[in-house]
Amino acid sequence: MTIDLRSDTVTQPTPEMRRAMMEAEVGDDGYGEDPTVNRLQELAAEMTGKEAALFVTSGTQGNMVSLLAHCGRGDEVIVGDRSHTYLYEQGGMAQLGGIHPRVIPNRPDGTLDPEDILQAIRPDNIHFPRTRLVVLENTHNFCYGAPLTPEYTRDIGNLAHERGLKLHIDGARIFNAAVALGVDVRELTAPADSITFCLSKGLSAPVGSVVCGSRDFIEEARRVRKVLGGGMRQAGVIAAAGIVALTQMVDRLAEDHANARRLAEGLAQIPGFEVALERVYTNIVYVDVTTGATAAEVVQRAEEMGVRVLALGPYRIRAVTHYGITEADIDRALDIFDHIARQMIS
Ligand code: TLP
Repeated sequence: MTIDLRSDTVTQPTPEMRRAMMEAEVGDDGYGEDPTVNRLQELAAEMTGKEAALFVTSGTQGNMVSLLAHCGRGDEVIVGDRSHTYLYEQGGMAQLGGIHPRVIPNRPDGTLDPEDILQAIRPDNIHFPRTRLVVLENTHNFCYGAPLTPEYTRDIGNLAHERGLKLHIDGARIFNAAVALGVDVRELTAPADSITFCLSKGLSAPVGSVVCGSRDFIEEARRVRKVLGGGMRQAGVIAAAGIVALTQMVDRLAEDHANARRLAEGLAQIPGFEVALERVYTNIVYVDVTTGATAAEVVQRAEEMGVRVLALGPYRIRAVTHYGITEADIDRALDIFDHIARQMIS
């Protein structure tokens, strides 16, 4: 069996999810009448400490809905240069919303320097777009899966709110952050006006993300979701898996983090691979290839031998642990990488 470490998006639904999906009570969510969708949304709102929540098709749609609900054409969003929203969502904010991204550097731990945020806020001037929103990402995918702390998030929330800005968190993996930091996820979401989290990554549901925020914000988000084609009907069939994800799959993320550390520590001992062990925080491991081969070559060789990983740079590989990946799989993957490195060096 192939060990697929390309992403935590590749997870299979659990047997409980399949059962819940089969038995889900459903209705037309266009009328707000799907009891299972409503239950998922209430649960998500409660868990994140927000008034309301909205089930959306994907993390990308959740971020898009949130940005479009917060901003109008000609508004500006302060966003990190390594953020998924800026790098990996087709520039949707500009493409669909006429929203201008103001890009500032992410630090290696995924944070934005508060001073950079302050400098980026536009004064009221006819020449400038209007700054409306700050976007944070937790955990930060392209910054080593780093979790942002409650203290940092609170500081940025205060900074934004004192200046009349809103704060959105792309919390695709925010439950990984909560588990890694040992905090209630509400501590990470409280400072935000809106937050998107994904059911279909580490939490292993087959489809879906949830946007959480105030009742008014979610009403607006529901309108935006509709124009984006995200108005679903008997969506309880998939929301049912999301309920299982939230009730049964959060605590086990610690296993994924332990497996990621095991993988990182093993790889760090293989000549030809380099891993910054102090930058292994959650379920994401970045590995630099120093054998002289490219990441693409290693990825191909690994795939032939039964391990799938992603090349995310000319010499950089990403491996992500998730439900379905066991400690034994990690050890087998390490054997395969060891074999590849020996071949490539000799
Ligand atoms: N991330 C995917 C790929 O797009 C890279 C992955 O394999 O990691 N925010 C963050 C932080 C994400 O990592 C992702 C997906 C999204 C948003 C988008 O979620 P989806 O794929 O559900 O649209």
